[in-house]
Amino acid sequence: MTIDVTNTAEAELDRRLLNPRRMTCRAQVPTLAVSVFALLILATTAQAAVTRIDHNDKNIVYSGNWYSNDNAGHIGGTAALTNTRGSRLTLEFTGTGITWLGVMDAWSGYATVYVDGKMTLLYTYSATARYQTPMFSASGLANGPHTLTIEVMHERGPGTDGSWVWIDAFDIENGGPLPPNSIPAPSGRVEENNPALVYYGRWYPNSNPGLSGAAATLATDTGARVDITFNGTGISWLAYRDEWSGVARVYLDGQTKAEVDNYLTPSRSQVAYSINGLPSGTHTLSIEVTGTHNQSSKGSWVWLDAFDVTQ
Ligand SMILES: [Ca+2]
Repeated sequence: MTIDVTNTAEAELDRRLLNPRRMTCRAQVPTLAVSVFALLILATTAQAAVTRIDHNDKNIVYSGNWYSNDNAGHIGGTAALTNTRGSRLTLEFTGTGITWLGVMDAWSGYATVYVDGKMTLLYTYSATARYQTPMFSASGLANGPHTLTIEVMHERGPGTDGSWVWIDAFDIENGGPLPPNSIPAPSGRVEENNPALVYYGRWYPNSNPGLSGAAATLATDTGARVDITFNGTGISWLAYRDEWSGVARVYLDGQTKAEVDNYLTPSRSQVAYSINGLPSGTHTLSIEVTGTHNQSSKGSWVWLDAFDVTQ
């Protein structure tokens, strides 16, 4: 497998986008022509009730840089696309299966798909353009809540002239979409790629043997945020902290709890924030990047390595 990570994003963008409208985060998605068309179709073969949601359904959380493309070939006439590494979407849903519909063409690249944390690496290239194509399907899931996450890698495979990934719509079997943060994390160690986490803004993946699970995410844009909904009485946030780290604001159930300065030298992974003694039940902890740092720091990066949830 040859992976070409040369960044020709701007040139590709000029060539590809008829109508570029930047969808940098979920907050901007609803300002697009949102048409939540949920079709209930009775599939004749599997007898599964299929609910179709468009790519701009309000329950889908996009993070990173996404663009909107208008084309009569798309379901509903529009689709979302990105080639930015670390861009992702999260869709929580209930049901027994899900199909991602998109475009496969000669400029398409790799995507990583997670269903309830189980990873599939997907190459979306096709020599000829195919619209409204089933890109990925999961079926036979236990009837109940699930999470689909798609992460874009900015990686090319054989034959392609780009690394784009397209989102047109989703078909959900025997269920429908859930609002974000509907599915709480269990107690114990929760890694940064756990399906219970919902990211907003641009977060970048990082791999290092010294990290919990050998991987983490990090962000520097003001307002970038990650939410974890959990079932328990306490939670700790593990962060990598170094000479380029900045200040994060921590919220619990929507209320500001702390501002955490992550600058540290020498660098290491450690608990950045911890809270205990909460009423048992479901809570949401949010970490927000402030874009600020102390005078010694050379950057404003905030890392998420993992969480520890206490029952
Ligand atoms: Ca980790």
